[in-house]
Parts: sequence; C-alpha cells; structure tokens
Amino acid sequence: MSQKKIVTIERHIIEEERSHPGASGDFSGLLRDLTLAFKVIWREVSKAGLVNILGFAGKENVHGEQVKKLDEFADETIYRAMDHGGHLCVMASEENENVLHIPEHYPTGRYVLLYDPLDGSSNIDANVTIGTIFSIFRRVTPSGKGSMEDCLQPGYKQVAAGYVIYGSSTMLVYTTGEGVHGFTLDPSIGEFLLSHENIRIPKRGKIYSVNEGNYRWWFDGMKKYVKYLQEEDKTTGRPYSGRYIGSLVGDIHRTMLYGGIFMYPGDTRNPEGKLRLMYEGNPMAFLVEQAGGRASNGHQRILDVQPKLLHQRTPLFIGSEEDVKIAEEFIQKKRELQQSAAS
Ligand code: P6P
Repeated sequence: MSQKKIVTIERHIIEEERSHPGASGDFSGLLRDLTLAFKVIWREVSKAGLVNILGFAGKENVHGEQVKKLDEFADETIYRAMDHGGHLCVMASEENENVLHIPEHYPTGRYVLLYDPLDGSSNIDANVTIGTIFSIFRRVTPSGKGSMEDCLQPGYKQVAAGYVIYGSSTMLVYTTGEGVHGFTLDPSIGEFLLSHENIRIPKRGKIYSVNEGNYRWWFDGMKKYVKYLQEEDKTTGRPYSGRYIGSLVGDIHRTMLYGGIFMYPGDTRNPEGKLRLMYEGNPMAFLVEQAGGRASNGHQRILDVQPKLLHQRTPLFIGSEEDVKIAEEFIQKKRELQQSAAS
C-alpha cells in the first residue's frame, strides 16, 4: 500500500494558511483562483500541437472563432480569472507595457500579481517545455485602485511566487516562504496533486546552463568562469555538463531538482542581460532561495534589487549556493583561473 498522502494544491494552500494564525483566507482564495487559470492554460497548451490537425487554420477556427496566440490567450486567461475575486489591487504582465487595473465594477484587494503568462512560447512549435511564472506582493498603497508603486517592490517583499511547467507532465511549483512544493497535474481528475514536498536544491551541482552562442560578447569574468567549469578536476566534479533548453522555466526546474547553475549574464551588447527582474528574476530567486540556493546579478542578491522600471532587465546567476558563489568570484574578478586548483 502506497504511503503517499493525496494532497491537492487547494488542500495544501488551506493547510499553509492554518500555519499563519490570523490569516483571512483572502490569500488562499487568490492562489485558488490562480490555480484555475493555470488549468485553463494547460488545456489550450496541451492541444496546441493539434491546432493544424483539428482545422484551426490561420487566425480562425472551424467555428469562425479567432484563434489567439497562446501567450495572448494565457495573458487574458490569467487577467480574467483574477480581476473579479477582490484579492488584487493591481496586476502587471510581461505582455502589457503598463500596469493592469482592476475593472471599476469589481472590488480591489490587498495583493499585487505580476506574471509572465507563457514564458518561452517561441518554443511551443518545437514542443519544447514552456511555462507560466508569477510573483505576489502585498500592496503598499492604502486602499482602492493600485498603482505602479504597488508593483515596483524589491523581491524580498514577495509573499508568494511560483511557476507552472508545461512539459512531459504539467507541474505547479510554488512557495509562500515556507519552503518550495511541487504539484503534478493529474489530467484525469483535473487536480494538481502534491508530488514534490519541500524541494531542496543540492549545495553544488555538476551542470551549467547558459547560451554559449553569446560567448563572444561575454565579459572576461564570465568567459573565465565557464572555462573553469570545463577544466578537469574530479574533486569538484569538473568538467560540468552543459544543458540549455532556452526556456527559463525548464532550465530553472532542472536546476532546482539536479543542482548546478543557470546563467543569463549581461554582456557587451546588453549589460543588463535579457531576463526581466519583476516576473522572471524575482520569482525564480525567491523559489531558489527557499529551496536553499542562491540568486544574484553577479554583484548583488536579486531579491535586494530596488526596481525602477516595470520591465527592467537583470543579469541572472541562479542555482546551487556554492556554484553561484564561485561564479560571483569570477564575475567580480576576485578569482582567476590559476586559483581553480584550490577548489
Ligand atoms: P536566448 C525565452 O524566450 C526566454 O525569455 C527565457 O525563457 C529563456 O531563458 C531565454 O529567453 C532564452 O534566451 O537568448 O538564449 O534564446
């Protein structure tokens, strides 16, 4: 008889709420609404490959309905699932330049939601793993309509963060500051069931993940760090293996489970890198730190960065604590290759 308890994410959220005396249930309601949106997105993503087979030709399907791009669909699905529950005062999405206000006829609430509705969606035609990423703060303005000020908070103020990975199976991984927990979607009952309780990232790994096609534009410290990883030193598990999916959620999920380091550095073309702070860097940094890992921009803890712009970019070094610390030493030129024999 299997000893595994059957826990849905709804049940887990309620149990976590009970560990916060005085919790109003408002936060649990928010997460439940978000989970519904993820199931609706999963339904569309999982049949995307069938679009051309089932006659969804071009922009219209056989019923004459407009077939939206999946990332637009995911964006609208999250907004429509979250705009009327009374939990949020404002939202912000990778797909929209400005903040997204709650419609006048709906109540506003105490929380703020930032999200990347379908990250890596350019990969979907190749059936490569894609994902949804979310970050939740408490509002800082007193009441009513939320504002950009409510969104532009440093990552350490997040109250929850997570991602959904639409891959060989669909998983929801989230934290509310009480560890990181993974739930696998059982399509036959439409429930996310607890499958990875209290995920912990290894202190050091043997995998590095970066787009080496950008090598020629990397700064010197980055070049030396990757060369260090490629040297042979069995006492430190080197040379590391290279793995790069090109979809942030897939690369981070593998790093969380297997350890190692994911990097999207700044370079001579784009000193701030490519990834966005508010709905990629911050939520992933909160998750990885909660799993015992580390996340920085090479010089500063990601969660301590005070944002200035909603869509600002950040370099990202994230994963096993020891790996990220060594990367920082190279980036900050505190370490040179000849010292690599030391550790
Ligand atoms: P590159 C996907 O487009 C994305 O935003 C992230 O999911 C991914 O980590 C990154 O860009 C990949 O970027 O430049 O290596 O193709």
